Amino acid sequence: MGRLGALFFLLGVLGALAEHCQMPEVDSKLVEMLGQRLLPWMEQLSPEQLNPSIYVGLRLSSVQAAAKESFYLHSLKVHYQHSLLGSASSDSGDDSDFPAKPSMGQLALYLLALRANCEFIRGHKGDRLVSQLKGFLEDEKRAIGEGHKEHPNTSYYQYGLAILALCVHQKRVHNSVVGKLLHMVEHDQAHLSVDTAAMAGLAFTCLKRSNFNPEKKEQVTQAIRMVREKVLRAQTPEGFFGNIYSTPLALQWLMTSSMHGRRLGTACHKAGAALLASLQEGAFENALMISQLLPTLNHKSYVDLISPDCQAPRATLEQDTETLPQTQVPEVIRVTLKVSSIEPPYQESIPVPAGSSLEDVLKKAQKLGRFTYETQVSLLGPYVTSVMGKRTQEQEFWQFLQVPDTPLLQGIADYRPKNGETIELRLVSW
Ligand code: B12
Repeated sequence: MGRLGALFFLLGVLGALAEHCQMPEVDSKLVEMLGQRLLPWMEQLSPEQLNPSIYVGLRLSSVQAAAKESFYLHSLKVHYQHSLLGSASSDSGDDSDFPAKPSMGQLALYLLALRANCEFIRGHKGDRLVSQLKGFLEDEKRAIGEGHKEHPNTSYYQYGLAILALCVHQKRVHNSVVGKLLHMVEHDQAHLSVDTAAMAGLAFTCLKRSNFNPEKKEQVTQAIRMVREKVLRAQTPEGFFGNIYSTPLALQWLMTSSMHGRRLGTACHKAGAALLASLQEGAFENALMISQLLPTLNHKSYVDLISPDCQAPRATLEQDTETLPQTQVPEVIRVTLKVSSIEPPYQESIPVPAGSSLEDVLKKAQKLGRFTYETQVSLLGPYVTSVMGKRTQEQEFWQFLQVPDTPLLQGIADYRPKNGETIELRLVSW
């Protein structure tokens, strides 16, 4: 065998040793059940309820909502074009009819939705959307600052998402924009949650596969390794990467990579098994969380939107017509609500029907007096912005904990406290 032959042989052996990240087999009934949970959300077409992530999740899944899906995309287009491009074309200067402008991350998700339908953003309107997203990134780059001392106004999660969305549309961003995300991965590991790491990893993988920013090629390759190490090290004894809700995105990203040895394959298998077990227990109720999970269960990731397969066969979802049996009057449980970040501190035991959400508890507490709170609509549901009149400042948030110190893994609309539980609302920096 000549030298070249030996080289090919060696590469072949190494290739055979490289392991990919694979999930255990998933029961199609389970996927259909998850898809069905999205159907009622696809009927909510008001601007605040529209969620491009739902569309992306379905298109990358093994199930489809037939006509509902195309109508949903149409509604997304009307809303996003109206709110992002509409005001500039109105001469009156009165924007009162226009819904709130989507954030950088929401615009990025909308671009992913277009790509999930195999559309490339183009034309005059398309160019303006791309310019807006690039403009958002430039603003964030400035907010982070020359010395990388500050932070983006939104988050590095949205920063990565925006680079990814532009990348799948074959739109390049400046090296200095990519540089900020690289710097964060290289130097700010403490602030790098698994969700943010996975999103950065997806963005870097897209840049690498598309051969964008060639001057940064080495750095991007190195950052991909660092992010992978970060995610693998964050695996919990049960198998989750970070926590149950960061695992779908982490798996999406790991599925795009390969590694020598068995570590990656074993870790993914364990994570997949943990995820499937939690699904059997009904852990995924939130539409956005389901939309991040569905591609993973179909062995797909957002990076596949570089060249999506729009002809792939998908099973049609049937509307679930099963009606829940009427239950008797539910028993009353008591949940203690505690707010110590204010003077005087608040602590009250609130009676609510069993099975109530934390949001029901907050509403009841507000009705009983002394307790007040405000929320803001988000793609995940109601996000608490103010408690007892105290609004969050920059880099602060109202954190929800199960006392003494366990942060909740769900928001107020999804979390259902048990009888006797104490929930603390704490103002913290992030
Ligand atoms: C960044 C982030 C935060 C930031 C948000 C502030 C900011 N300026 O960005 C901070 C650190 C403050 C935060 C807080 C919380 N978060 Co958070 N967050 C994220 C993250 C990484 C990205 C969200 C995002 O930008 N999405 C993209 C944009 C386009 O979507 P958007 O809807 O417009 O984004 C807004 C909302 O998502 C909102 N938000 C962020 N987190 C949460 C959580 C809930 C439940 C709600 C309703 C809204 C919300 O802030 C975003 C910016 O305005 C996601 C990860 C993920 N996989 O999605 C976790 C994630 C959504 N968060 C989560 C959780 C649990 C929380 C908390 C409830 C934690 C707690 N114990 O208190 C709190 C929210 C409490 C409250 N006040 O209502 C979970 C939700 C899981 C679930 N089943 O619902 C996730 C998936 C992380 C995880 N793996 O556990 N979060």
